[in-house]
Formats: sequence, C-alpha cells, structure tokens
Amino acid sequence: MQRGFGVEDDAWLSRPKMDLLEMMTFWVFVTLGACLATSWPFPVERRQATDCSLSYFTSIVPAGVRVERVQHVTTGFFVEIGNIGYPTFPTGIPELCAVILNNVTSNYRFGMFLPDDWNSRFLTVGSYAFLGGINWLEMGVGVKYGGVALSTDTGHSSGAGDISWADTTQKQVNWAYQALQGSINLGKILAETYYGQQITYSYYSGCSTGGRQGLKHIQLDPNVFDGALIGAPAWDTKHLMPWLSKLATWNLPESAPYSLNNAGLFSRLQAEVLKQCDSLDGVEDNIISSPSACRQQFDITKIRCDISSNKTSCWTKAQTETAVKMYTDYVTSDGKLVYKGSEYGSELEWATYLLPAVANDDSQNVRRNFDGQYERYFMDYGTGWQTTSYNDSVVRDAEARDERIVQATADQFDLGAFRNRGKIIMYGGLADNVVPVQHTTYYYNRTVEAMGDIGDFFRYFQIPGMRHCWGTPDNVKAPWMIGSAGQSVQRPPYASAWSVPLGFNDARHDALLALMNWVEKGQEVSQIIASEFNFTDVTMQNIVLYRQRPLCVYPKTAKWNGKGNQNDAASWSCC
Ligand SMILES: *[C@@H]1O[C@H](CO)[C@@H](O)[C@H](O)[C@H]1NC(C)=O
Ligand SMILES: *[C@@H]1O[C@H](CO)[C@@H](O)[C@H](O)[C@H]1NC(C)=O
Ligand SMILES: *[C@@H]1O[C@H](CO)[C@@H](O)[C@H](O)[C@H]1NC(C)=O
Ligand SMILES: *[C@@H]1O[C@H](CO)[C@@H](O)[C@H](O)[C@H]1NC(C)=O
Ligand SMILES: *[C@@H]1O[C@H](CO)[C@@H](O)[C@H](O)[C@H]1NC(C)=O
Ligand SMILES: [Ca+2]
Repeated sequence: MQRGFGVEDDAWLSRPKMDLLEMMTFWVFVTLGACLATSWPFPVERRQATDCSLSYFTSIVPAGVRVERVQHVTTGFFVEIGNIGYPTFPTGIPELCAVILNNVTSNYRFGMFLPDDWNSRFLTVGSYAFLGGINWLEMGVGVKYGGVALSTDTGHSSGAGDISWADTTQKQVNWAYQALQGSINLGKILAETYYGQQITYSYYSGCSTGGRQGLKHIQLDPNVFDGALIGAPAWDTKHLMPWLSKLATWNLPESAPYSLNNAGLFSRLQAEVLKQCDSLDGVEDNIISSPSACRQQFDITKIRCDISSNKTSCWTKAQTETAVKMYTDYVTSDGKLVYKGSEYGSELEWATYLLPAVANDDSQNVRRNFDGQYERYFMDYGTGWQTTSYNDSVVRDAEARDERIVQATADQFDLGAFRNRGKIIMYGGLADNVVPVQHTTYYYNRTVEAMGDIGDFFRYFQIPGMRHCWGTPDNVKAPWMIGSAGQSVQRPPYASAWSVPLGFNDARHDALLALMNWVEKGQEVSQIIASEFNFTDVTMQNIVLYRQRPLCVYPKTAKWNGKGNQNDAASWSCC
C-alpha cells in the first residue's frame, strides 16, 4: 500500500506506530541505558528534584486524586504498558520524575514528566482524534525543551478510529475538555509544589484534536497559557463529523459509477492537479503554493476516461462530479455552511475518509475509520445507525447536542481576554484533507472578522505541500518540518528526536522556540523556516537536508527572488 494511506500517516486518527527499526533503536536504549545529550535552548536555572516518590506525591495531591505511579527515570526511556492510544514511547529523555495521576471523581488520568533540571516552564501537549491514552511520546519531545510536560488520556482508553467508548456523557465531556482542564489545573499546582518555585511560562503544543484542545482551553480560561502552538485544529467537531458522513453518502454504494473507490484514483487526480497548478504560483517546484489560483483554473475533464488518452486509473464523468462536490463547501439545503471544501493538492489524503475498510465490501456500508460512529455514540443514535441514513438534519442535531451537553467545539472567535496575556501561532498544511485546511483558514478569518487586526498576538502560517500535521507526498517533497506537535519523531532519530534535526533546533526553524521568544522576549515571529529532508539509505536511519523555505504570516506568501537556489530559504522572502 502506498505510503500516506495508512492510518499511521494520519495524525487525526493515530499516533505513529513504532516500526521495526524504531523498535531496534528502542532496545538499544534499553540495553545501554543510554541518554542522549540534550542542548538546552535556554539557560537553565537548576532546580533539584525534591522527592520523586509515591509517598511524596500521595502526600501532596488533593482528595479525589489517586497517584498511580511515580518513577525517577535515569535511563533515558519510559514505558507505560497497556497504552493502546499512544503505544510509542520516548527515548533519550533527560533525568526526570514521571508521574501518573488519576482523578477518580471524573475518571480521567494524566501523566507528567518533571525534569530534574527544570527551567520553570510548563508545557501541555495535545491528543489526536478520539484516541484514549497519555501521549508520552510527545511529552518526551516536550521535556527536551527543559520544562515540565503534561498530557491527559482524555478519560478513556482507545485505539485508532474508535469512538465506541463514548457511551456516557461524562466520557464525552472528558474528551471534549474536562479531562485536560482538570489535568492542567492540578498539574500546575503539583509542579510548583514539587519544585518549590513558581512556573514562569505556560505553553501548549498540539495538532489536529490537539489543535482543537489548545483553542478550546484558551477560550475556557484565557490565563491557562502564555503561548500556544496550534496545528490543523479539528475545532469545529459538531460540523466536522457530520461532514465525514456527508462524504460517505456521496460515495455509497462502493459499486456506483460515481464512487471514489480506489487509491489509484486519488494518485491520478493529485498528479493532474500538480501538472496543471504547480506553476500557477510562479515557481515549478512540485509544490502547489497557490491552491486558490488552482481552484480558478483546474480542468478536471483532463482525467476522464472518455477524454484522456491515458486509461490508467482514469475517472468516469460521474466520479469527477463527486470530486467537484469534495472541493466545494458543504452547505445545507437551507444555505448554511457546514464545512469548507477540500483543497486542491490534498487529494492523496481523501482516501483517509473515502476508502472502505475492506475494499468493495458494501455489506455494512463500511467507510474507513469513524464511519458514523459520532452519530452512533456521541449523538446517541444507537449502534444500528448507518451513514446511508444521513441527511442535513443531523447537522442541526449535532449543533444542538454539542452546545447543550458536550461542548467539544472551540468556536469562540473573539479571543480578547487572551490577547492581553498570550500569543498564538497556528499553522495548517495546504495538502491536509484530514482537517481540510480551508476550515483552519476559516477559523482565522472569523477571528479577524471578530477582532480586526490580530497580528499583535495571533499569527497563522500556511505550509504549502504539507499533509495533516506532518509529512508531504513523495512527488511534492515540500519543506514542512518546524518542530511542532508530532513532527520531530517522524524522522531520525525518531523516538528520541526533538525540534528540527541536523542542528536546526533554533528559533528561526522551530516554531515552539519562536513562540517562546515572542512570549518571553517580545521578538515577533514574522517567518518560520520549514525544512524537508531526504533519507540517504533504505533503512531510513539517516537524513540530509533537501530544502528549506520560509513560511509567512497569512495572508503573506513566500516569493522567490528569481535568482538564488530555490532550495535555500535565503532566496525567498515573505510578501
Ligand atoms: C477532578 O476533575 C474535575 C473535572 O475536571 C475537576 O472539577 C476536579 O477539580 C478534579 N479534582 C481534583 C482534585 O483535581
Ligand atoms: C498515466 O497515468 C498513470 C497514473 O496516474 C501514470 O502513472 C502514468 O505515468 C501515465 N502515463 C502517461 C503516458 O502519462
Ligand atoms: C434524517 O435523519 C435522521 C437521523 O438519521 C432521521 O431521524 C430522520 O428521519 C431523517 N429525516 C428524513 C426526512 O429522512
Ligand atoms: C479568508 O480571508 C481571505 C481574505 O479575505 C480570503 O481571500 C479567503 O478566501 C478566506 N478563506 C476562507 C477559507 O475563508
Ligand atoms: C533530495 O531528493 C530530491 C528529490 O528526490 C533530489 O532532487 C535531491 O537531489 C536530493 N537532495 C539531496 C541533497 O540528496
Ligand atoms: Ca509551485
């Protein structure tokens, strides 16, 4: 199967699984007890760990919270057996105190990494999709920035594509916001008690559901973070999930002439989009940097079987009509926007929601991944509900339920209360169709509409050619890495990675470091240099730099100076 279609590539659905090589690396760490040397980005004021023990933490937690486990980690790695949501664990972590706490009243758990050398920062990392589990891997990345790292299991244990756990209101509300809210509130108190010193700065980094969580908590409590790095936020839950079901209705049954029912179709369409639209942004570089220009000009008939001379994976006329629906905003019959359409250049990711779990198995109308589960569990339609029963009334019902009970959606646009305190860097990949990037842009636009010029505290960066949260198609190879949620562990040294590899772990190339500089030193972030690497061997353990390019504050875009090396960021400027 082509790279990119697996759940492993879709952050909304799943954390990357540890592959064989990572597993080998992992065991090398286990055997050697190795600990990678970490260069701290900022001077560290050494705070000695006081007492990393179960009895100490038990003595400082309030009633209603159980301390499950406390471990002083000196071997560079940490593992929590039985974590099905986040089964990959960090290696190369500094010496730290790992703690697992359980709020037994509301029934959620959270984990903390408290480094022995603490620089007084506090970092909350986000979750993905509807996954249940503590995200230790990204806490391991986070703790390498020198602060405490925290993550919650969001109140349940579950793997990819599974929403069947959401059978009580408490579990739904835990996933929506309560688990993270309670975890951060208590986590901050515990950190300050443990070190006997106040937290100086509180940060957030998350993508996908993690992006939604970041926005949600800023909206719930403007004092929760000083800085938030928000990736591809799945912020509009009550509309995103009905949109998924709508996509299914456009494609069922599998056998219909209009159904987008095999992966070859998506590759063919993506290649044609690249062919027609690459140069529309002024530079032929396999990257579509102006999808809006593509939207104006793209001629989909070129891939039709009755028109194209190339009959490989060609499209029926009816299939091209389905693609047009995909690209178009989903608006109900009474004219209300539900969800922005898919972006030109995102076609390889359409498979995430459109391909069936089992090819051509229409027996239960099974679409991949979430398959009507939001309606069945979050909306209490019952386990027998099928996406073929979907109609626009589900949207109104989802809105009503979310507003009344669950409140997962982060759709407050006036962030005035946060403006006086914190900064936001938000980003989205222009080739993302797991959380279609236009809906991320739409959130930003609505915020501008609500608040006017927001550049003093909120900056949005589009990443041309990037898929959902990380990665880029093989025939695009766009610079995408900026050290944001989930990114660094996609490339060697994988589970022990942090920031941007090959020495680019600085505030010009790492968005979290850039955010810290903005918050702490007032250095405005006007561009972030994204990187793309080549693997140098089949084992995928070594990389070299391929190309770098600045990402610009929306609506500015990167323009080539017309003469320099296009793979060098210095040949580009934001305007
Ligand atoms: C347990 O969680 C609930 C919901 O987040 C919160 O209101 C409560 O304060 C938490 N208890 C403690 C002791 O943190
Ligand atoms: C025909 O389309 C296939 C699938 O997109 C592609 O791999 C192949 O290169 C194309 N052939 C020609 C002659 O353009
Ligand atoms: C629309 O869908 C809902 C949920 O499946 C169902 O209860 C309702 O009867 C449907 N309405 C129409 C007009 O089909
Ligand atoms: C956002 O606003 C810009 C500027 O007004 C506009 O060009 C763009 O189409 C908008 N995009 C979305 C997705 O709303
Ligand atoms: C990286 O890969 C690209 C595309 O395959 C190739 O054109 C380029 O020469 C490679 N660069 C290096 C430094 O290996
Ligand atoms: Ca281009």
